Amino acid sequence: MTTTSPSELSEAYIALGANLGDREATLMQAISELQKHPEIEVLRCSNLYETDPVGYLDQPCFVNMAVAVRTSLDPEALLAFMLDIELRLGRERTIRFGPRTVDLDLLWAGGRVLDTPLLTLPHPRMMERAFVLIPLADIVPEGEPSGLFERIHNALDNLDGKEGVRFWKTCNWHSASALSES
Ligand code: PH2
Ligand code: MG
Ligand code: MG
Repeated sequence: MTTTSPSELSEAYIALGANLGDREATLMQAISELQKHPEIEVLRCSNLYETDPVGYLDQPCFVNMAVAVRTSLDPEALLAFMLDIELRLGRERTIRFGPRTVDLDLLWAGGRVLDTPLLTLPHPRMMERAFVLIPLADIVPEGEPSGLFERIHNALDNLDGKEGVRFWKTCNWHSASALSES
């Protein structure tokens, strides 16, 4: 039985990136797939940014963004669903840090700290990457209880590579339910 009390719901942050095919369309599909899951609600979407590749340089520019979700899934189950979305949207894993139709990375899950072979939370490299932090700063509210807002803004103050992240467009994704409510 899966009944859920509000206290079991937690807010999680997911970074998305794409640098092959129709990058924007694939990112919007990934968000729709998240929203379709009965235990995931997409709360907020960042702007879209075009970003210079980091790590492995000989590849096209990425479009990066971030979303906030509310979910009753535990982080491992959320991650498994994210990997399933990557596969369904045509992700092939060849070169580490290399080109991809879509990449979904779990950054933060209700402030939980985890270190298992499958999942480390918070994401170990999130505070070092402008292509993660700049989108994330769009959607993490001031006063977020675990201090994430302050950590993001402190990290951004001292971060190199911000010039490699350029505002591209606002996000046009709206859930069907949000549209029918308005
Ligand atoms: N993802 C990587 C490696 N390099 N560079 C940019 N600009 N954006 C990404 O999402 C990205 C990257 C590995 O996941
Ligand atoms: Mg990644
Ligand atoms: Mg990934």
